[in-house]
This record gives sequence, C-alpha cells and structure tokens, in this order.
Amino acid sequence: MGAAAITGSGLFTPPESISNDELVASFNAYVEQRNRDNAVAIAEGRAQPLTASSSEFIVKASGIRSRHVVDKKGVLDITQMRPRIRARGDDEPSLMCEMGLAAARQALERAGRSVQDVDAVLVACSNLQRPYPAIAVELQHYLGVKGFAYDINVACASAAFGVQAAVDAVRQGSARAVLVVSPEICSGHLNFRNRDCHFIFGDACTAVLVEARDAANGAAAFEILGTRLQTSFSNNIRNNFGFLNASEEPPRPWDDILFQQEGRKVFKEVVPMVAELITGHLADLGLQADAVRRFWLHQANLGMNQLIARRVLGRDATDRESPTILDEYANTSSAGSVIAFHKHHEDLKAGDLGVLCAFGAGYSAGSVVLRRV
Ligand code: CO8
Repeated sequence: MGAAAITGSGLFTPPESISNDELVASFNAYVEQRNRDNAVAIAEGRAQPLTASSSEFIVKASGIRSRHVVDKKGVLDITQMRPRIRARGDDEPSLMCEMGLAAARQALERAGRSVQDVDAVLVACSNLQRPYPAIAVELQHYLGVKGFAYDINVACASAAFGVQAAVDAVRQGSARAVLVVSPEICSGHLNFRNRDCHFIFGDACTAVLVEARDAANGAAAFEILGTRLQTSFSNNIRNNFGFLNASEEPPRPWDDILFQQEGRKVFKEVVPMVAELITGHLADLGLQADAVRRFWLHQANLGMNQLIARRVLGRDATDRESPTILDEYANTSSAGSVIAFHKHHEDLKAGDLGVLCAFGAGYSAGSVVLRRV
C-alpha cells in the first residue's frame, strides 16, 4: 500500500463579517431591553438582571476579534439574534452544499484535478443541516462525482476523522481520490443571547483532496505520514438538538438545543489530552517535536493553542510555527485547523514537517502528520 497525500485545499469564507464591537453592541442592546422589560421583577428580587458583554474580555479570553457569518443582519437584530436563511426547495442545493461546492472546487483546482479523478466525497463537520439524504451525497451530485459519499459527525475534530477515512480508502484502493469537505454554519447553533459564549463561533467551509502521493499533480502536496484519532466522553461541550426533541416530555427549553459548554473545564482538560496526542504520535513516527515546522491547530482559543504548542515543543511557538486564524474567523469548528493549513503552507519547503490537529466536543481529537513533497 502506497502513501497518501493532501494534494489541494479549498476555503469558502462568507463575505459578511461581524467585529467584536458590533456583536457586543447588539448583545448589550438586548441586555438593556431585557432588563427594562423585567425592571419590576428585578427590583423585587424575582429576576436577575442580565450583565453586559465587552470586546476587551472577548479578545483577552479568546483572541477572537471578528467572525464571518452567513447572515449578519439576523444575528445582530436583537429581535432575532440568529441567522435568517431562506428555506430552499428540495430541488436546489442546500446552503451547506453550496458552501461545499465552492471549497471543493478550489481544492480540486489547486490539486490539478477534475471531478472525474474523484471517487468519494466525505462531508465531515459538527452539525449537519438535515439527517438524510446525506449532505455528502447531495454535494457529490452537484459536483458530478461518481462513486460514493457519506457524512461524518465528530464535532470540531471531524476534518481529522475525515482525513483518516480518506487515507484508509486511498491506501486500500477503494477510492483513487477523496474530497473531505467541512461546511460549518456555527452561527445556526450558537446562542447569541448567552454572554458566556455569544462571541465564540463563525461560519466557513474547507475542503482537502486526499489521493495517492505518487499521483500528486498539484503544486503543494503534503504526504500524510500518519493519522491518529482519540475520543473520550465528556458533557462539557454539548448540544441536545435532535430528532427526538419534538417527542421529549417535558419539552426542553429553547436554549438547551443550542451549543453550551463549561469553557474553563474544556480548556483545562483538552490541553493535556491534545498535547499528549501530538507528542505520542510524533514519537511513534520517530519524529522530534522540534523538527516540526508548522502546527495547524484547531482554532478555538489562542491561549489554549499557545499552551498546547508550549507543552509539545518545551518552549513558546512563534506565530509562524503555530499560525492563528481565529482572530478573523473565530471558532469555525472542524474548518478551523484546515483554514490555518490552507492559508499558511505555501512557504514550507520539500521535506518540511507539519502537524494538523483538530479537537473539540466528544471529547474528540485527531492528529495528522504531514511532510511537504
Ligand atoms: N463579557 C465580559 N465578561 C464576561 C463575558 C463576556 N462576554 N463572558 C464571561 N465573562 C466574565 C464571567 O462572568 C467571569 O466573571 P467572574 O470572574 O466575575 O465570575 C469572567 O468573565 C471569566 O469567565 P470564564 O471563566 O467563562 O472565562 P474564561 O477565561 O474561561 O474564557 C472561554 C471563556 C473563552 C469560553 C474559554 O474558557 C475557552 O475558550 N475555553 C475553551 C473552549 C473550547 O475550546 N471549546 C471548544 C468548543 S468548540 C467544539 O467542540 C465544537 C462544538 C460544535 C460547534 C458548535 C457551533 C455553535
């Protein structure tokens, strides 16, 4: 079985973006209105006043400065505070499919490939727009790819799980080339009324093409030296949305079917888990951490990434060694580490090593060790 490689990547960025100041102004207007509406109950001690958010806190706690979204108006409108998306007919591409088409076509172009070269499409992301037909099968149809497609759902680590499945398919010979596509509409399952997390997420879609290294046709191929996945159950990041919601007695409150987390606990528990995963993976491949030129880490929190890199390297990583995109994109779940890869790999030279590492709810984590061809 020959080696597999990532031979091209693609990125779709929604054109609209929201700065911290814009998001905080909207949130604080909502807080003022709620507190005015509840003034009597608050004065009588029957209700707690809501507290304002601040841009300074967001930058300090997370490193996030803005986020791209599929609908800015709906998110900032305090009567909505959610993206408003036109309900599409069954015969037109879904929004996730449309985002996937843009990212997948760019990945193919960069790999110097056409849809005729691809045998499988995997859509790997946190939340799928519907259960069936699979978004991946829809995307396969609109791309015009023959072969097979399926969805993968492992929260922020989904792209790494998708890459491992793609490597296995290419090496076993069940597909010549596999597209791994990660459309994330995080704004659709974020509670913009919750001060603790209203700033965390953004929307984007990435794609990578995985094929046999020896078949690589593109300008910037990366041989996949190894993949390693890990999961460990935790309720600290949870979303109770699901098809049984309408049947559940008593019905869940509206905010229980959106993203929620214990951010502090996640930070403390996931940093050592991920550092050990990367360190162990490199060691088992006979590689030294200080030989790695680039870490494309999951983009949830700047401080978290700095700590992970410090634990792996035994020193602080430079911005070049561990590039950040969450300042512009916020947390785009499974797309984050691939956006970092997509935007920050051109300067690496043949033989240079890199680690793409994604982690999040589940807990779930995946490490992909790459060497520029
Ligand atoms: N403005 C001002 N102050 C605030 C705000 C705010 N917006 N929010 C909280 N504070 C206050 C708190 O009240 C608290 O005040 P006090 O000290 O007086 O009690 C203080 O700030 C500190 O609050 P926290 O302890 O909550 O703040 P942290 O420093 O822990 O930072 C973070 C919060 C940024 C959330 C941080 O904990 C973090 O990033 N943790 C890691 C989280 C993470 O990596 N999660 C991964 C989730 S992504 C994933 O797995 C995919 C899920 C699927 C995608 C879902 C898409 C929607």
